[in-house]
Amino acid sequence: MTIVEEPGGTAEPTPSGTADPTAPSGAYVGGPGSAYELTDSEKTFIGAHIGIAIAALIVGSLMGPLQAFQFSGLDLYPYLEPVIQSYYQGLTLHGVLNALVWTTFFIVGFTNLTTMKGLGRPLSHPMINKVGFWVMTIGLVVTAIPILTNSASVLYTFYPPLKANWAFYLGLTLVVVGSWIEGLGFYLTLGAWRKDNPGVRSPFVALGGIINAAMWQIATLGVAVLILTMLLPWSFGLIDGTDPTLARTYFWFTGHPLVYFWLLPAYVSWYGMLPRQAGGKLFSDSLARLAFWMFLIVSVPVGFHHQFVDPGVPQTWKWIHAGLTYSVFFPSMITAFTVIASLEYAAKRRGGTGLVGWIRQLPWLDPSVAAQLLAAILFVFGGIGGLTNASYNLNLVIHNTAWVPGHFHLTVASAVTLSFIGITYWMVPHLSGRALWRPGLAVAQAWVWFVGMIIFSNAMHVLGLLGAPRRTPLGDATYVPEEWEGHLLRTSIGGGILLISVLMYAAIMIMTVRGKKIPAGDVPEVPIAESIRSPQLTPLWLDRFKPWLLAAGALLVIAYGPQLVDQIWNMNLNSPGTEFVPW
Ligand code: HAS
Repeated sequence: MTIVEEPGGTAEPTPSGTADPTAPSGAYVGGPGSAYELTDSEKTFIGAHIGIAIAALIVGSLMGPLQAFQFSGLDLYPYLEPVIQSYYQGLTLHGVLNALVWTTFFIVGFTNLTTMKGLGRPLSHPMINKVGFWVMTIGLVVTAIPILTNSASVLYTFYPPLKANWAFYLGLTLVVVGSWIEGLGFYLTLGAWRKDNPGVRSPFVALGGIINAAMWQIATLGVAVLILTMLLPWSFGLIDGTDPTLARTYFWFTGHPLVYFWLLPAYVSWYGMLPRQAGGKLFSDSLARLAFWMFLIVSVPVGFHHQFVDPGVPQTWKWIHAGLTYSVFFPSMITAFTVIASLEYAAKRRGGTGLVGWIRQLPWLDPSVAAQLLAAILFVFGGIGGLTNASYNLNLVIHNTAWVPGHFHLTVASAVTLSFIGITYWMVPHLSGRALWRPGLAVAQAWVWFVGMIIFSNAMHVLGLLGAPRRTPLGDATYVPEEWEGHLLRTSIGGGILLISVLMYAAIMIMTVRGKKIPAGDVPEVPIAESIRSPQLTPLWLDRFKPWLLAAGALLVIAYGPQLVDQIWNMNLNSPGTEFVPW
């Protein structure tokens, strides 16, 4: 794509017909706020987050196919001893590295970038963010030791009665606390920007990431209380047991909003960057902000939808949370509408026509765009599955079956992970000053992921409907009926294709950072989309934290208060835990 500079300095994509659909993301010259150039040390700092994230993704993803292959009888675990001693150790590594480490480090690094580039200024207190990063990194090392020594094979949902070594809980606490500290750095930077720009609407790409940081701080209160009041004292031997019902309530207080903490940075890119990459503009700045504020309010008070079958939680509260879960569907529908409208606008500027014919005009040969489009398409199916899960009665059919990993591989492992991969296709070259290695291979990598995931997740959904349990080495099970067998094989085939995609991604990233430096003028810019309508016309209430934070707090008290009081009042720390060691 060719970009021409308009009088007044606004970089604009060329009108339809003249755009080069094969141009990589590097052709963009940036948008509002992008005039600020990151310094080398800022790039290194962000790059450190992204490097750890990518390493976690690659190592964690090598564990995934082990389970998929095991399903059809190809058991590779014996060959990996003594590094991986059991199916559950491998599954814990896979879940912790991919669902917790890859996501958290990527998100915090990306939010550093969107805050600085969006606001067009450095962090106001960079030392705070540095401290946060080191606390997260030390936490990661402390968590890794017990997992690697098979003394914390409690899976990524680490609630009791499964019991891990204390270092696992301590390490995770440090990762969360480190992310809070970095969050503080983002708020202070936004505050400083607002002081200098009274009356100006905060740039969306910065605001979106910071709303996500605020939501994360509210959400992680649950897991913080769980670890500090129950899991750490228990693992140190200070208390004899735990209350699994209360522990699960605390855990899912954090556990569901955790999925939106993963999703929202992808949405920042879909709303605030992808339209620019596609050659257009954001269709509605107001709708983008509204969706993010809605997530701040309704992400947290829905946790009982993970506890529909738990005894100890009254049915009324499960119904209330089921209803609230349907409300969290709306910001995603707003997103579908706004992002598709932005893409249509872009494609029509590039000469696209027709009701759906414009889709062909999107820059499918740009790896960053292709990965994010394919991620969003898979999310349509992940979202439909999510609504099925949320239905109180249908959930009884799919809960704890292979359907659930089928669902979350379309969401966190596709909508989120494939989008983040797409983002790295411009971000790693931007940070490293090196050209993306083999952009054509990167496009292929995204498609291989797409195909592998369709096969894998469809097979898992069907297996779930047929009653296959999740988190079970089905290759060793003695009760597998014949009707499962074809689907178990499809799971392995899908897992194998995904492994190929991960290896392609690893090769692209390694070769990119090993490549030669390119001239500064050729380094890809950060693609920040302008909005069709000036953000200054966005109502002020869509730019203010206070009303939304108050609403979030009030809804939390209503949706969780009575149950928390009741469960804490009747707490019974009688589950010993150590008797439940399945590995
Ligand atoms: Fe979920 C379980 C309900 C979304 C992740 N979920 C999980 C677990 C994970 C997870 C990890 O109600 C398992 C936890 C465990 O280990 O036990 N989920 C939902 C609902 C939604 C939802 C209602 N989940 C997510 C997202 C995740 C995620 C997002 C990760 C990022 N989920 C549940 C429930 C359970 C559950 C129950 C418990 C199940 C059980 O019993 O254990 C909704 O937020 C989904 C709304 C989304 C949509 C899709 C909108 C589509 C969009 C794309 C537009 C397309 C475009 C492309 C732009 C309605 C925005 C255009 C392309 C062109 C080419 C033009």
